[in-house]
Amino acid sequence: MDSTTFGAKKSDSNHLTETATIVSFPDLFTQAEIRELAKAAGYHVTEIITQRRIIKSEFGVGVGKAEELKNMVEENGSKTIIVDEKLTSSQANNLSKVTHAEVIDRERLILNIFAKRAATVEAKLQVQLAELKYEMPRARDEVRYSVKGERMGFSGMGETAVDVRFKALRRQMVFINQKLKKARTQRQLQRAQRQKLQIPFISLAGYTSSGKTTLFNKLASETKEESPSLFTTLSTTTRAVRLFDSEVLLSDSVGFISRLPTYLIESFKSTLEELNLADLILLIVDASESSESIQIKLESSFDILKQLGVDQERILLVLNKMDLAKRENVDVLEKEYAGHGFKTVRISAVRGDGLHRLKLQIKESLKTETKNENQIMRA
Ligand SMILES: Nc1nc2c(ncn2[C@@H]2O[C@H](COP(=O)(O)OP(=O)(O)OP(=O)(O)O)[C@@H](O)[C@H]2O)c(=O)[nH]1
Ligand SMILES: [Mg+2]
Repeated sequence: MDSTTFGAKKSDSNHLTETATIVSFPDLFTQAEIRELAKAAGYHVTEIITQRRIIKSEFGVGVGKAEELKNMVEENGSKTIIVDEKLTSSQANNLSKVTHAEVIDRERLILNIFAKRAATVEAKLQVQLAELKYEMPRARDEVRYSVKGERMGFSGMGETAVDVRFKALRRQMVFINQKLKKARTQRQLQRAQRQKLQIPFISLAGYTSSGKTTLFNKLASETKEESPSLFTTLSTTTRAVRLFDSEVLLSDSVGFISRLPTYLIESFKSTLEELNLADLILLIVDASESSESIQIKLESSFDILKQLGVDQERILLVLNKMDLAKRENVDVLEKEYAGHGFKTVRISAVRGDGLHRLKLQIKESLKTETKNENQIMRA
């Protein structure tokens, strides 16, 4: 694939020592999250400045802020400016020219992490597809910006430079989609086999870093990578797990984040689709965080699950990291969600606390799910 990106360069190993200045918003949750994202992409964050809104100006930020940023990066030596919003390619270019720093937006940053973390063939293709979807509108923007309606925008065949660029991007997209289709067919075959065996299928879901893989490893006696860094897991692993006298299939996959671009969800659709087919979804929550963070992360998770067509009845809320959590906070949270009809279980995946209770609840929820399904079939 073409390695050129518009208004920004891709992440590479040099970023491990690179410093970055961040432009974010006043609320502390958003600031903490963009810092973690920058860290996960390999940046050392020197400074963070905030704006109430990222203005749709020629720089993305206000003119005064652009000047402030220029002086700031000159002083703190940042090579990169990360803007915690979506920028057009001309905004990124303009800001880059004024500040003499590389400028990347939130989506580019998330894509860089995904590109860095993708380990399987399918995950790599999914990231490439997302890259192309990110580039499409920027390519249009970029070519217009450089051509500004002049004849030099036309190639020898009478096509505009936009057409040529677009066709190339589209061709790449078709090619990747074809390859992904193969992986998808393979997945569908596996699914069909699973369904034949009639083994209940359980998916772990939740915000990135909530502890999905830690729980998966405990329940499946596995050793998949767990880490405080965001987006540690990008591909799906499924294992058979003993649940008292029977067996279930348990699946761990990519985590969620707020303001996740739709095309990224679309690119990872075949991975995320598994959630829609699960008999039960364990929605993992990091209960050790502030009530505000928990709410924001839960709402984002519900939003994404809704986009994927998952209904609430199949969700079991698993309140994790109880070894660090404040009990009063969790009591309030549990009461609120019980009021909305959710079943909850408290655990510490790291310590292995509450796993017996979790298994009991899984068994119970699977029974209810089967009963509901039978009722639907009879109706
Ligand atoms: N204290 C404590 N830490 C935990 C617990 N469960 C997970 N962690 C830690 O939380 C961090 C994230 O855990 P992971 O299992 O990698 O989280 P994940 O949800 O799989 O994250 P992604 O793959 O990035 O989406 C790791 O540093 C874990 O050690 C817990 O019960 N208690
Ligand atoms: Mg994980």
